[in-house]
Amino acid sequence: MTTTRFATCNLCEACCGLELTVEGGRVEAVRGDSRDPLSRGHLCPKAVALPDVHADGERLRTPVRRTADGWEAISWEAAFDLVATRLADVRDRHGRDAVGVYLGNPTVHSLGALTHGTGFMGMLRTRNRFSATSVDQLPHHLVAYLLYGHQLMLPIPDLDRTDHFLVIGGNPMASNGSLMTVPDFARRRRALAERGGRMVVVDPRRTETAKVADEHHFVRPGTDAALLLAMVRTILAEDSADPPSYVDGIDVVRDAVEGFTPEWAAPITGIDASTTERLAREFAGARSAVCYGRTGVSMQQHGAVCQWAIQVLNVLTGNIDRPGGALVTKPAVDVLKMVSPGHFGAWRSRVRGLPEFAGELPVAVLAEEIETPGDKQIKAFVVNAGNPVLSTPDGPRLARALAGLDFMVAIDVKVNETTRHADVILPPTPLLERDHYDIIFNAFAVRDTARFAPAVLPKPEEARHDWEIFRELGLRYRKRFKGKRFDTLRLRLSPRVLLDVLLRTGPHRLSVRKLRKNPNGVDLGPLKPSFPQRLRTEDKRIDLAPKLVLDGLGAVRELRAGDGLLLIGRRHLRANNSWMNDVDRLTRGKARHHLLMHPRDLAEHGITDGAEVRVRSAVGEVRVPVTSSDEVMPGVVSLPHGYRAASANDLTDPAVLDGVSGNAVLNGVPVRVEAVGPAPRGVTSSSAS
Ligand SMILES: Nc1nc2c(c(=O)[nH]1)N[C@H]1C(S)=C(S)[C@@H](COP(=O)(O)OP(=O)(O)OC[C@H]3O[C@@H](n4cnc5c(=O)[nH]c(N)nc54)[C@H](O)[C@@H]3O)O[C@H]1N2
Ligand SMILES: Nc1nc2c(c(=O)[nH]1)N[C@H]1C(S)=C(S)[C@@H](COP(=O)(O)OP(=O)(O)OC[C@H]3O[C@@H](n4cnc5c(=O)[nH]c(N)nc54)[C@H](O)[C@@H]3O)O[C@H]1N2
Ligand code: SF4
Ligand SMILES: [Mo]
Repeated sequence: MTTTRFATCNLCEACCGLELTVEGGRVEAVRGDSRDPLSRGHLCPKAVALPDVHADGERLRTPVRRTADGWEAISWEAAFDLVATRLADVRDRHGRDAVGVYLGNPTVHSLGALTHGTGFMGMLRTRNRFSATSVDQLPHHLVAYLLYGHQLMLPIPDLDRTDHFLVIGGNPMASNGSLMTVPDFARRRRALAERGGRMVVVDPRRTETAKVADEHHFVRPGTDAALLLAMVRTILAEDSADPPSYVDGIDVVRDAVEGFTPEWAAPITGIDASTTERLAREFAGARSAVCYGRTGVSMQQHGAVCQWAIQVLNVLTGNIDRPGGALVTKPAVDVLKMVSPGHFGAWRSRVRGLPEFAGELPVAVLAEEIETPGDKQIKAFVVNAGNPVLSTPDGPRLARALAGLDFMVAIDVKVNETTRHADVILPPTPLLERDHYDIIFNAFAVRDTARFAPAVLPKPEEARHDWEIFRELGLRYRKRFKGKRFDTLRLRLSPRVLLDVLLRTGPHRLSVRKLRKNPNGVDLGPLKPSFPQRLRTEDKRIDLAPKLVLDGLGAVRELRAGDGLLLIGRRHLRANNSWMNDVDRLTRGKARHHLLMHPRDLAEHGITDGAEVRVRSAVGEVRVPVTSSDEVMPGVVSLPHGYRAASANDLTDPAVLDGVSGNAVLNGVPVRVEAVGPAPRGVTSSSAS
């Protein structure tokens, strides 16, 4: 029997609605759901590969334990007991901070991990908590906390109504948007053009997004802060600012940016002064405008200053909280209520003394916290849905550190570069076997919508959902600490029940039942102004000049024109971080992990197109084929991350961080490149990316 079922893709942040054809217990076809009010039929090749991920013969289906000669399947009961006992033993012997935790990216793409994983992780009460946030978007959260009073109060570009879209360090044509849930970016970009709007892209690579922009400017990696501060200064100097009445600190900002002139910035950024001035004037002069900056300007040395300056541009020009500008969403589940507003520096990392943010330490300190002996040294480690050996700076060092742990457990569906060091791996059900509602990314979408998707396929008897795994671990762990108060009620309820409560108490008073009646999703309308009422700051005002960020301007002032090679990353539409590079349907054809290098730089280094090169940084080296490409700015080389054969994070340096937020610097890494031989067989170099 053939049936049609609906799902929501959880692979990236775009939350595309899917229409699936199910036959004989298998998904036979995946299409975009044209009735979804947000994605309107859009999907990308990764969703088509969801059934492959499901069928993957290497996907773990039962718990496994590492033995001297490989992996051995064990029962769920034995696995739960073993893990809870070992974690509790480490806590008894070394204290609660001796258990470290890392939450990888798919954690936020799982309803069950959000409803139950947080409960279990909370029980561990460790200060050694880490996540992919600090190799990604930490500056966004810190700035949102400082300006708007809540780490998740992120103003989202009103893409469907703006007249001027300025994109700095984001490539939504490949990434489908990030901290801006925007399925079908291409169609929305065309609509922007049709209504006479403009899109300007600033990026060291002429990306897929740059190619469909009205204007693209190369910028020297890591120097955007100079550009953005010069734009802010221009707007203030020319008196074209028109901020809302609930904004304070403008004079402080004016003083702080005084020295950052477009002329000063030009040799550093590579963007001439008149262009910087024009970009600022056009931005301020547009009927509506929004500046958006993503990983290119958060995974870099001045990430927090960049994200702050982007907010300042939107606020000063009156584009904060107005249609066509940047507005906060009003999702069906009020995530702001679920998550603490944030705190900064409540404790510091043991070895390097770096500040926590919202309960997490920068993941760049993880290896040293495992390696360095002493009180509170990490001895046991829990990783959920992550692969920090490929995704965080100096992965090889982290791998060595993990190998020396007393105990490690991974909740993951694969043996990867990280989970291979685990003593036990607990594999949860994949997306098609579990209920999904996107709690997080609905809250960052360009339009408010809600969609609940019950599991498409039945759960095999021997399988466990991630929330069941967290529940079982939590209940067992708790037994060891009788007398200590843990709230286990939430662990005992199912995600569906908890979601129902969240929906009913949310601003749209929805329920799981109402959403089930509308399997294609419910439209809750465009983004609406809500400031200053919804600001989470104490006085319901925005202080535009937080000291923490202004203190970071000193380091920006030290920027100089440079001429060495700087490494940046890149994302491909058919790849997903470190974990979909083994899906045949997505990886057929040419290998993608080649280095892009400008022909001028190739000539200067005496390297021929297609040669194998050695890329060296302060911490490590990789060997990859090089491809000549004028898509990258001279002085810039680009390598994607997440590839086993050559991991970009063998080159990134955990010692170099955004000084304000502690986010890792994964873009703008100084490297040297030298030829080591002709192109290896099977890798062609004819295409630029
Ligand atoms: N150099 C460089 N490094 C980067 C980046 C970059 O641009 N350049 N990008 C950074 C960014 S933005 C991010 S988000 C991180 C991502 O890095 P991480 O979050 O560390 O890891 P992922 O590569 O997303 O790996 C996800 C893992 O989760 C598993 N998984 C998949 N689905 C599920 C599930 O439903 N449940 C469970 N339990 N496991 C699942 C997969 O098998 C895989 O092992 O990488 C960062 N690292
Ligand atoms: N297909 C696909 N989609 C994804 C992912 C994926 O792996 N594959 N990952 C998802 C995740 S976890 C995330 S966080 C998002 C990320 O979403 P995006 O941030 O849109 O991702 P990228 O494509 O890495 O875009 C970053 C851009 O910054 C540029 N850049 C690098 N350094 C600098 C710099 O110093 N200055 C400026 N101005 N630009 C710079 C890069 O050239 C690149 O074009 O994508 C999500 N979507
Ligand atoms: S764009 Fe993202 S959410 Fe949409 S189908 Fe592709 S991977 Fe899934
Ligand atoms: Mo990310």
